[in-house]
Amino acid sequence: MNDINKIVNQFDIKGEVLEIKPLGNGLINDTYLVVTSGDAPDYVLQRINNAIFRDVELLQHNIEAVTAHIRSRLVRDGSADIDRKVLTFIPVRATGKTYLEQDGKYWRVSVFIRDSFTYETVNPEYSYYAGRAFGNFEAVLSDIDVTLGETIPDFHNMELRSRQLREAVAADKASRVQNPEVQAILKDIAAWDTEMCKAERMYREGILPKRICHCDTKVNNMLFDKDGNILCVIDLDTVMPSFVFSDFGDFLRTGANTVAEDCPQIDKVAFRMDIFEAFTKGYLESASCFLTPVEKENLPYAALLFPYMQAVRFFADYLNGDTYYKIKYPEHNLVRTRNQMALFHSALQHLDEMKKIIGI
Ligand code: GN1
Ligand code: MG
Repeated sequence: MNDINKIVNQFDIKGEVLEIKPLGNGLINDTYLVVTSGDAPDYVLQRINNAIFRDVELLQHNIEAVTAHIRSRLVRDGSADIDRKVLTFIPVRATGKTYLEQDGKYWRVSVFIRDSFTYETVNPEYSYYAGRAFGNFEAVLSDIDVTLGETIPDFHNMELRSRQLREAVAADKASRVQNPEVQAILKDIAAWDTEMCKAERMYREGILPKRICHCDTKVNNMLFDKDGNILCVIDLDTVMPSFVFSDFGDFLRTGANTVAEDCPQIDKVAFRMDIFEAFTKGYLESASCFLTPVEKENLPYAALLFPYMQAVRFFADYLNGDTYYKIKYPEHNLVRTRNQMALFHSALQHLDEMKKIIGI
């Protein structure tokens, strides 16, 4: 038995492991599909990146609380096929915990939801369902009675992300700051800094709440069935208190971009208003019951904030010498930065249309 098999077999799984192969394209954790024999379910094995998620105990505590709460709601509402609508984590036989620590590495296993699909791009119809699903995710978690910790402290705090970029510039660890293109991007980012940091100011003024949000609502973090219905929201590592802007903005950052976040052809990047319109319609249907007027008025700001914040994060990583996001080539984070700034500028062109669609 090889090492990875030995890891999986310490979890209380059913069936015999036939094959373990890479799954998905997350930038942080390593993910595998575990194929089993007979009627047993297949499983998802993940190595949790504990350089980024430093408190794995807290992380799994959050995830267990969130999945238990969602499950109890599905049961209460008499929903069918519950095991395909919420993730199930498998305990380790020896400890009963939902994660395993071995040689300084952390692992967890969940049931692979059968007949489910992920997509890297979505059409307006799927975006509408996604909007409803993420609004519903927030609505369901609005009355969870467990306190969730911040698995990455200040994860979507724009003031912090700006500061981290300034620190990366000052340290210039990879000697990349003098490049004229880098200077031009820094100037563009700086021009929007005050405006983009306004959520934190509104929070300090007491006019903007934090709620339990998903905080990584990329298109590929949703499972669809074969008919395009949303089954389940996945990738729960970053579920924590945040502004609703996180979920609204991050979906559009990936869903409304005409190309992938790392497409090097910048002239192809554009913010799709058909996706915005469909997603917003779905989101408002399920989130209107709890959104305050300040939250609703600032949804167009959220659509700008997320490409901008992601550009700042990719850029800081580029200047730090690529220590956070997985890269496939040396300029990968620079390409991602250019792409996200182009998306930001494209979204900016549509601000008035966005306001009209939301009715503000
Ligand atoms: C990371 O893990 P993954 O690839 O779904 C990142 C997100 C970024 C995203 C950019 C914990 O998500 O915040 O938006 O990459 N997750 C973390 O693609 O930093
Ligand atoms: Mg993911």
